[in-house]
Amino acid sequence: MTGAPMFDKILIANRGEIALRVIRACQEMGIKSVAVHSTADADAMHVRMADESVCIGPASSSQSYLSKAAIISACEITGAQAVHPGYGFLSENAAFAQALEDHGITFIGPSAEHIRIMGDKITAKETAKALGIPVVPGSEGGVPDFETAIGVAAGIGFPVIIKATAGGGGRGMKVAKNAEELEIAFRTARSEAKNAFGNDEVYIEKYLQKPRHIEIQVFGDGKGNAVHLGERDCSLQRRHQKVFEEAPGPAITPKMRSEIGAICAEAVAKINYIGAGTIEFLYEDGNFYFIEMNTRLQVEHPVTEAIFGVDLVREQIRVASGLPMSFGQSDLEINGHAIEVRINAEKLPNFAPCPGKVRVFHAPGGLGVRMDSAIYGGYSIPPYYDSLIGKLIVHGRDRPEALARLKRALGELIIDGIDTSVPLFHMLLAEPDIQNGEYNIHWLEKWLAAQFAE
Ligand code: MV4
Repeated sequence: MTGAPMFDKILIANRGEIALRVIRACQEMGIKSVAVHSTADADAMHVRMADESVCIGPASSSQSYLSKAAIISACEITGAQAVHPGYGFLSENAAFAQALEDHGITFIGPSAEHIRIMGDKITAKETAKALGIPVVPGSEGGVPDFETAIGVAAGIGFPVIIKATAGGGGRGMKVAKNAEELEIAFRTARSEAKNAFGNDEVYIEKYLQKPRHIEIQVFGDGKGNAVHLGERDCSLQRRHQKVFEEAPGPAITPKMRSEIGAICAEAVAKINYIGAGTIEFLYEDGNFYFIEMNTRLQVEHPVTEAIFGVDLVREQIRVASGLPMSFGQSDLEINGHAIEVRINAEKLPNFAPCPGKVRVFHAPGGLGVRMDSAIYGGYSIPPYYDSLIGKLIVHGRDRPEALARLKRALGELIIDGIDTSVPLFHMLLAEPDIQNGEYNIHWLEKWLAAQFAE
């Protein structure tokens, strides 16, 4: 028997820090990397760092980083055998995963079928429930009319939340506290869903009033083996954008972790899930309630890497090539505490995006500090893409050490020429609730409203 052949060339269908993250894994594995870029990104760091690069279109994402045909052509031109999609762009596009497969190119990620199942939020929830994952009480599938909606609400009690089947990530949600509000919320949710997603199907859940956002990292080999890598607490969000993430979660005990983790690992093993996945929960009063599953590598994966000492991108590449994972559940032990803050090119108090020229960039260093960023001194941040320009990840022996290290590293970081979210983190670190880990999904928006009230 011969071993599975490892890829010798991988194309990265992304830009920015995540493209560098994947190129780094390729370099350590002796795999050649191909960058793709838009005309606006000719000077981008991922183009410089990859072994080869291909210009795939104009600045607009829809004509470059989202162009399936251009990316497949770039694979054929360069002879790349596999594509890593990073996050965002085509990372959760089932048609793209399928198109690659049809061209004999490996998609480094789950099957098109698993992406499709989890992309439809009702199918995702039904699948999770059937696999033994606890879900939020609510409607059995879609709710076709107001009469049905009233019936569901009577069963679970108010307040309820109406969500779009084609939504996700907070888009197209409406809360109702009574029957009167439900009538308006139901109609509005349906018409907004129709407009935003071209699909007016909605479902209803009990509205949880003060949960945390806790997500479980899972990883499968596609052959019935899977593990969990604990949780991340990502409750600190603004407008459904995560700002600060940590692992382990300050509210999660080892017992709760191993219980929910085992359920998640068993579930993904059962469906022969391949690669990295994240099962998102709302967590309230000691209970986990499934909300969604993400079938991609997430922005905040480094906090999990820090505390478990694993390279998740390396593992993604291994399993995509047919190799087994390099660790099992019993090899995975938590070491210390990690925190990530997302550095965005944006200006307080309104968080307005502020692209422009970076005059000076100095990354922090030292023990337990990781800075993932694709900016450099003299680089002009183009206005066409996401405002995330870097992630600062710190690791300490415990949470207080990680917090102190974060403060120290933020003090060392220099980004001159543009506004960034760094001042926000200095302010956040001064808050007792943050120091004590006492926050839920509403904490940040409430705090921001109070901070920046006139
Ligand atoms: C909820 C909820 C309360 N109850 N579902 C928002 C994003 C999407 N993934 C799910 N979301 C929510 N679903 C029930 N049944 C509250 C939210 C929510 C939220 C969740 C996670 C992090 C931040 C949030 C901010 C507002 C609302």
